[in-house]
Amino acid sequence: MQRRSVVFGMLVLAVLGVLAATATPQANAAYHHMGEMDSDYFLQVYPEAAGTKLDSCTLCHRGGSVGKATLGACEWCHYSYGYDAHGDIMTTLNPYGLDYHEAGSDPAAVTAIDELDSDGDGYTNVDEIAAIRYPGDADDDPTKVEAPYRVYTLAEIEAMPSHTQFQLMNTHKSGDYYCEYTGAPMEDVLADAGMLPWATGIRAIAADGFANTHPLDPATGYYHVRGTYPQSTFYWDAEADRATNPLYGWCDYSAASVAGRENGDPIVVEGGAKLLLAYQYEGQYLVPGSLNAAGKLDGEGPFRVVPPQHTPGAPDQSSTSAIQDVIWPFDGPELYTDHNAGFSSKCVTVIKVEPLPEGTTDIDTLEAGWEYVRDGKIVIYGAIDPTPTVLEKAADLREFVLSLEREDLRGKNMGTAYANKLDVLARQVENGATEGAADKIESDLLPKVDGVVTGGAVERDDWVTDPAAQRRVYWSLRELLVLLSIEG
Ligand SMILES: [Ca+2]
Ligand SMILES: [Ca+2]
Ligand SMILES: [Ca+2]
Repeated sequence: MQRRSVVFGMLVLAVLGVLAATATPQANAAYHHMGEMDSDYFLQVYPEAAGTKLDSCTLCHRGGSVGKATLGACEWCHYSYGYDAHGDIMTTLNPYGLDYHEAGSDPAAVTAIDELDSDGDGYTNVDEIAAIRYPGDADDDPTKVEAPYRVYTLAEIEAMPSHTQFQLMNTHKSGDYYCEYTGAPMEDVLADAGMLPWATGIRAIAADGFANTHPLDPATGYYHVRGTYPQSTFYWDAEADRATNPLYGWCDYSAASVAGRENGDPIVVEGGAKLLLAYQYEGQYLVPGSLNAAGKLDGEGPFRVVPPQHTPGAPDQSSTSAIQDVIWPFDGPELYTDHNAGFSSKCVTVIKVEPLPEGTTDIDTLEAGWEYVRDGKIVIYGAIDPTPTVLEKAADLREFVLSLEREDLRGKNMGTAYANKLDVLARQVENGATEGAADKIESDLLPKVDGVVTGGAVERDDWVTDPAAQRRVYWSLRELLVLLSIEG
């Protein structure tokens, strides 16, 4: 058993190493390995899917879970199939991957399964691929629109005003500690991301799928986002201190920031204690996390959401200790039952701002996991200003339209003319003319690409005449309409 754990630990390291060595800017494009040809076959048939989300393992492979930890498609395949191909590859395939496998796993197989609806969501594979939706995931289809999002790097979070606070991390059973975290107040990060006025709270999601919810409003009596937490007191006792009571002490006072403090001292935090998006512990960057042999997280970085205690109290003995006849027993009188550490999410790569705007869905949080840990990134999505997302998608669409060939278009130069219309749209969006932009899409841009989806065939007034290209432009525009309709 011990031996197997070590092997798996090495496997996890190997996976992280491979990802680090072969990463490209496109998420999950580290999949042209193990001599596999399937992604090449797919791109032979669908060259226009190169660089999109379909150009990844996720096209054919699904995620899975080990214990309580959820794994993305890459990690799941490496875990269950392995570098030595010891496992059953079939368990890693999604419905589209299974159909492709059954059809013979070659370029002809890609075409042969075009008209199937592999995932049973009502859209054929060819329709989904044209719209850049997963043909093997029933939760994704051409009508689904991912909520607005913003991706931040560690450098960008660090550029925000920083906040340092000394505090207790009180756990149920893992041992307590005092320390100093540095980060950006969550409230400031959300303001920067353009959180919408009707948002009610956030969900902090870790790379392994673990999540905690934080309401915005302090009045909820929970680990809230807005405002400050009550000032707390520093509690020290020789019995609790692991240094002076190695036998059954439960609190670690060894951090440098503890020095000079005495029992009963008020803990004064400049600006007040806040819910932090922390990136440093005692002045050092948080150690990026990885899954250990037991499927649990080692490391806490690059980002950890750190709530102070809302009901300040002393560190209490571990729930698992037999010795509870101590100064601060586990879950003793109310004064010290606030186990804030259990609500502190490590290795957070996703912040979901709730509720989701009408007509939008979750982003693929699973695949935004371990790569984000490695790259020091975090994505904020949900009830936030859609403008940057709209502009990014409009720019992508413009690039796609410009890449079309003469034979995909009704007339010469229609690609450039259509791209110019998208430029006008982008300027409207930049200037805040949301309604005008939506009007332009409905009255000018959509009618030139709507024959195939609305009538089943290319129409005379359609500028884009290649059916697949037309589908892609059509569904992209529908997506922009949903994003533009989000209320500010
Ligand atoms: Ca489908
Ligand atoms: Ca689908
Ligand atoms: Ca405790």
